[in-house]
Amino acid sequence: MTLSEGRLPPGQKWVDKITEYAVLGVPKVDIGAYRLRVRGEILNPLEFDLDQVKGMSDLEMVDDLHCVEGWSVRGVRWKGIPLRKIVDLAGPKVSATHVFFRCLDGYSTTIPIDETRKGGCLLATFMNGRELEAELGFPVRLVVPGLYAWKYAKWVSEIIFMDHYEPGYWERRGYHPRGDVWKEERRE
Ligand SMILES: Nc1nc2c(c(=O)[nH]1)N[C@H]1C(S)=C(S)[C@@H](COP(=O)(O)O)O[C@H]1N2
Ligand SMILES: [Mo]
Repeated sequence: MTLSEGRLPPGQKWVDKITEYAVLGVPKVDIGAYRLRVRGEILNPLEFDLDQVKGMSDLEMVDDLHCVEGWSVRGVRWKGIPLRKIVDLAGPKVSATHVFFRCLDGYSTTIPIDETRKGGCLLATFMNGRELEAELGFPVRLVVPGLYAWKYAKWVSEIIFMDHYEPGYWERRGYHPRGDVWKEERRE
């Protein structure tokens, strides 16, 4: 077994390139008007413009990317804001159990709050050494190691802490609340 086979989750196949998905189309981003807003079950509501988002992007990591449709891409290089940093600034109330992500294209997804404490969990602004391209989620996309890529919300504009599980776009269509690739949490 090669090294990369050992790190392939069950039911997945390695491919060379990612397939770009934009189920609701690629949104136009007004760079000047763009704000990343953080609200919900937190003590400190937050708002960042694009310069602030870039200025906080100091975490780099490399991870494989796994799409629930069965393809995986090795070694994608990400750089962005550690999500833990946002969580610490926001100060979640004890009632917060889930984090819901709203995107400029109308897409949404959600993760249990414990996922945000994973070391490599970040709001990425760079992919493979380059600022995110429009199709890949500019200016900010979510990256959560160990979860399927439908959780990697592109074009994120709002991060909402919730006291309950609220399904996002694919979760409403039967996809799993967490989506752990090693447990094959594809559908509920
Ligand atoms: N806003 C938004 N984010 C999204 C999607 C989408 O349609 N809209 N598709 C998701 C799905 S299903 C996958 S597999 C990944 C694909 O990421 P890629 O386009 O960088 O390959 O983005 C995820 N993030
Ligand atoms: Mo996907």
